[in-house]
Amino acid sequence: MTIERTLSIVKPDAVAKNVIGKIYDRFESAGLKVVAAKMKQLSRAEAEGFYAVHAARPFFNDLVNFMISGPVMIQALEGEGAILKNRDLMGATNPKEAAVGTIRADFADSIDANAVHGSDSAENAAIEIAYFFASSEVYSR
Ligand code: RTP
Ligand code: MG
Repeated sequence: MTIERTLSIVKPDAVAKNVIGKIYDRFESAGLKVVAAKMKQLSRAEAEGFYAVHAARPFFNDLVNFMISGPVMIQALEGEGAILKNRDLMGATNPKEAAVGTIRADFADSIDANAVHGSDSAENAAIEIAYFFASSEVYSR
């Protein structure tokens, strides 16, 4: 395994539920380190740009409206196999299908309000980290 970085977002539903710390505990307990972090209210343009790959999908408007419905907590996570490890911790996109003990099974309410985002590939992780953080804001450790 190699040390990777991935982009994680605690979405507005989980921020509103006051479970940022509980979600961070999942990352840290699994050996992932928070190497960059910021809370941010995304603009519509920022959310549309972030999810541009989904622009043609029928759920795009709902997704963007949800992502700007309140502040999000954005972090870069670093560790062995961080991209897949974070996806495993998150669980399936639809919380009804998410495995027991995953973040989405425990904290998500619906396929829209599904608590967390995580990069799905090394290529997208690099793009997504650069979307929100200057390299000087990422503290590899
Ligand atoms: P994310 O990008 O947020 O980490 O989620 P994901 O990889 O598990 O799912 P993805 O396919 O990338 O979809 C992005 C977000 O769009 C919403 N979605 N809705 N109604 C639907 O069929 C549907 N499919 C996806 C979800 O909120 C998902 O997190
Ligand atoms: Mg995705």
